[in-house]
Amino acid sequence: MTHTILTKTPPVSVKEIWSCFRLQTHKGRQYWEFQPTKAIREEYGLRNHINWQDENAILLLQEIEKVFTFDRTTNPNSSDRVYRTSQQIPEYTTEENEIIKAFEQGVLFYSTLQTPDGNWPGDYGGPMFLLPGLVVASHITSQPIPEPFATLIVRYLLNHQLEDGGWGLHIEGTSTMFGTVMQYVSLRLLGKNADEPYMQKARTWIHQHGGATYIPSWGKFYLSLLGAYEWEGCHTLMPELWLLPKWSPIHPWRYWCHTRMVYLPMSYCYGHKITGPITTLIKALREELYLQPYDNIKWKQARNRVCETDEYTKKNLVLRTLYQLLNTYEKFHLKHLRRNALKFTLNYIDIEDKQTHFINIGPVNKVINTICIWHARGAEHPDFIKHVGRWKDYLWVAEDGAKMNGYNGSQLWDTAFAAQAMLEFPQSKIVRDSLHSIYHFIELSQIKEDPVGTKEFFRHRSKGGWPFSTIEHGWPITDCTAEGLKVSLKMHAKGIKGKEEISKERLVWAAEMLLSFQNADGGWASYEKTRAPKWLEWLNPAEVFGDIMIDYSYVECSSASMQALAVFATHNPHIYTNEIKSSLQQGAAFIRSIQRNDGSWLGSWAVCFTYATWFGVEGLIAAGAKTYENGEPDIAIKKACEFIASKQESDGGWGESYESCVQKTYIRNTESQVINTSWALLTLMAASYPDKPLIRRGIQFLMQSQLSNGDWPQQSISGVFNFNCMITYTSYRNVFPLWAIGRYISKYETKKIQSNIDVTP
Ligand code: LAN
Repeated sequence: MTHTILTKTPPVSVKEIWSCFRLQTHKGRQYWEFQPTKAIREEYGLRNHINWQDENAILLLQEIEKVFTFDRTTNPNSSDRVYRTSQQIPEYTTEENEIIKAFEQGVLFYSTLQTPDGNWPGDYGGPMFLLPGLVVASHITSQPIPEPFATLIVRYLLNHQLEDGGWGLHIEGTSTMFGTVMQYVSLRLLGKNADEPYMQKARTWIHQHGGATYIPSWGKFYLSLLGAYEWEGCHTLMPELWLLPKWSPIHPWRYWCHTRMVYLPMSYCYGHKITGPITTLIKALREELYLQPYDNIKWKQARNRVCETDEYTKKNLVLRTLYQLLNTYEKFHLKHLRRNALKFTLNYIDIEDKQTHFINIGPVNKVINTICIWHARGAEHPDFIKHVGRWKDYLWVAEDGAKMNGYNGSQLWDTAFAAQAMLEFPQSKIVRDSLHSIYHFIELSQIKEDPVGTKEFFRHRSKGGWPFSTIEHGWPITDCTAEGLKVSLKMHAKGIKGKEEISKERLVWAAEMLLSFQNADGGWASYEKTRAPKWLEWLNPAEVFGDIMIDYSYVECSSASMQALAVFATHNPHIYTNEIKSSLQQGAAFIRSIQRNDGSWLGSWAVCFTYATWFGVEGLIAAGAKTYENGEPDIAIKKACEFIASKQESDGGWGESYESCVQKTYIRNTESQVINTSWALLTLMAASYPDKPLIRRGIQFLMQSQLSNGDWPQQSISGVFNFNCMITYTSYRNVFPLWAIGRYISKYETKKIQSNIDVTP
């Protein structure tokens, strides 16, 4: 290939640039690589090994920047087009009626996105505080993010800057200090000049809101690591808490595992006061971020400061008093206690790294653990290298640039839902191959043994469970286990199996696992049983999130677990019969106890009442509650259906805003959403709600919204955590409409179709 220097950017199509980004997948692992197409190589005269300092490569980076410019004004949610346009969708014609056509075309489109090992990769972005953690880690450990991903990250951050110059906590949110300072700092660390107009605008926002001493505690932590804030301005993160006796009501083993696993490396960093090199850039940041000269800042006074825009959970008197005590201890802390505590935290970090194959439980501890291991062992150490090697597992490329996913993907979760959507109408020939491939993925993803250190490091059992993402990640979750078990049982019932079979013994493990997860209140939490009373929430130090201290019983997790146990009991009437019976009764009592007066349930993991009400109703039905099928329904089911029916919009759809989660009261979206509509319809159909025309109008809305290629449009953000941060579930726009339409077909249209087509191979 000749290497001529170009004088101007060659005209290439958007698609051509997109197709240089290739998704690699293996057993659910997913990461993006840059592999320029032949056309791009030739156009730009690129060598095999690209030197990104070369003039031509720089031109290509500029072109990439242009292509990944995204207009967020009409909808800040990207549609995952880079991945979704990478596959060829086969032609589809049919003689069937319009509903079957909608279903089959939808399945056909969606199954082209399935990977060879049977799962669905997809955009799992949304939160705006994740990438900055990665950028900070990359800066402190001097591991630059490789091009062209660094360029794509800059694009992403700029694409999501708001009109007023700031950034929110998540892509749909309004400006916050946390969001704005962290993106500002990230852009600076990635090489952007402070004089750029967009940087000036961001700085103005920061200054108008009091400067960066008003950043919430997690921001204070990141800035301290960088040396752009002083550790003295942080409340202590007291590593010694880990040395408390286990019975102590505030020992961190009792925290929700995400909080525990984030505060673990945070306390290591705090104990060592890890601070990156004070470079010219960091010195510049010290000037740019504050209203007063850095050296004059009264750091102690800044500890409690938090900008109004960010404060979701207010620091209460209990926490303030505790902080006073702990901060006083910090001044005089005992050296050997600190040493022991830090030794313990490092051991625990090592165990978490080993148990998760360096993926770690989530995107936050992922990057902080990397910093800890770099600090403890240095940049040459294999553990550090393995850590950096997993950064890419969290990066996702979409048309709005490269973002950090909220997990290493949502593979198992999406796959289990896709399976259940397809299983609503298994007679369709279109679903056959996809289902077999799904079985393979569900099989390989079940956790076959407890990881090392389960007992010593506070883990619930894992054997028999399913994770949210991949087997390598390996943290089992109640509802993921439930969905995995449900799908396995339903597939076996339809005669669908793979080369490797999920044995009966393994199904029993899963049922045992679910039984072992049930809380004393009758409900199920997310990853572990609830380990401390609710008052521990008074100690929540993270102002931007609600309810993060303990793992609560949730209607979603409870319902899923109950549904799975109920299906298990149907297929295995003699195993754990009494245990399951009483478990379902207690579960139902829990679900009833948290139903709101208006008949709804508040959602914790998606937006919001339509989601949770669907779970509430399915959970009660699993426990035997009467539907409208034979006369008068159970009162809870009736109230739930009436609630859902009352929220139908004039176009036949349903639409909730993410504000429903934040404010914990039903807030309508500006337009009907296919996802909310699907949940509402699934609820009504599960309960055999008698108003069929109402249901039909909902189905019609879904069909009208479907795109000509079988996809559905990406509308508002649909996932949430800790009530205040939203997260993208790209798969939901496909799986839930398909599920609702599938259920409609099997419930109301079955007579019109031949029913017993065999789906075995
Ligand atoms: C998730 C994603 C999956 C989700 C469901 C399985 C859907 C839910 O039913 C149970 C809770 C769970 C497992 C969940 C919990 C919170 C997570 C892990 C996330 C929303 C993905 C990202 C989020 C994590 C906490 C983000 C990092 C932020 C912190 C506050 C640590």
